[in-house]
Amino acid sequence: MMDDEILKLLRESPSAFLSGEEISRRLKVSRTAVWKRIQRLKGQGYGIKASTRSGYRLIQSPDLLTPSEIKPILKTQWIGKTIHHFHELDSTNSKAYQLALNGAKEGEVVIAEFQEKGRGRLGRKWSSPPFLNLYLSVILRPNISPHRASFITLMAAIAAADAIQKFSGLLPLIKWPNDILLRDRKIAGLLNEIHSEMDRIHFVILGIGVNLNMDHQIFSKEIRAVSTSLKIEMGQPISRKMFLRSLLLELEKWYSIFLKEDSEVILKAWRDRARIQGRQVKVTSFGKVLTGTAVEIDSDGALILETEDGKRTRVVAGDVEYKTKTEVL
Ligand code: BTX
Repeated sequence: MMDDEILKLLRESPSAFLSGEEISRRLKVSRTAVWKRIQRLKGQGYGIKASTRSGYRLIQSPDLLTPSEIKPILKTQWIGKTIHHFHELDSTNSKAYQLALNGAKEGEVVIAEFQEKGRGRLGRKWSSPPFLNLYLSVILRPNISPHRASFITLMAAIAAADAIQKFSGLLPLIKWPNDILLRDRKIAGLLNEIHSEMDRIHFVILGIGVNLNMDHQIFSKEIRAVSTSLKIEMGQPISRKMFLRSLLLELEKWYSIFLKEDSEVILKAWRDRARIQGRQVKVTSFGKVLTGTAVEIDSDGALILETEDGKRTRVVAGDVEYKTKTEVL
């Protein structure tokens, strides 16, 4: 990618101009080609100062999630070493799934600036307007038996909650099974998809959407009162790439804990961040509505609910509504 190569050269000499001739010599392309690429980069929001005598100097980078913006700041060992970046996709999960079927490696990441058909769970939609938020999917290839796969969802929710907490200083809550809330409003959602056989996982696609720079009025009316973004909560614009850096670091950390440690470690971390035990909830699962008290999350990640008649029910999939608001701790 010539754009990336030009940016790399300009970044190597942040305080000096680099002549068009020097760039064309080092990249083995004509000066006209360099000029055209510089115009394109300016069109993408890069601030490039041009001087007829001295050449070009990079003075400002946009908050894009391209590999050339992300790679220099990434702190991970292996997640995100390959980033597939798109201005527009149907869904990063669908793209990552295709790439994984074609042999993409563990840790490869798909990012889109805009999703036309961002997907939620159970066929729902995830609102994904351009350039405001984070829409990403990570390809994982854990060597575990499929029955442990539900823990990957728990692990990813812990990582997303910790990234939000460390980045903002605010205290998120995980809502079963895998929403992240701030002040009882949804700030992030996870959609994990597995390709497996009876006894072997081929790959897992970890899909994460985090609302970063959404303003109230951009949320549709239906979800405005129950959604939020980091910008709304922090009262300032959010650098998407700096947040992405935190998120990938937390994911790498928690995935390695998940692979090395006993499941109890993940369960405990999840319970600490969900604080669902004892809460009055209404659960919708496969068209049935149950109300009662949340007792526990069991070792498969299922919710144990005590209904009003005192019976305990295991809920493996569905949605939870809290009947009382969370007290701010
Ligand atoms: P979910 O089914 O729990 O949540 C979807 C529901 O949340 C919607 O029906 C709507 O009520 C509400 N909602 C939709 N968009 C938003 C939003 N931006 N913020 C807050 N609430 C919203 C959650 O599913 C899983 C979402 C995963 C999204 C990621 S983005 C990257 C990856 N690619 C992809 O297509 N999906 C995942």
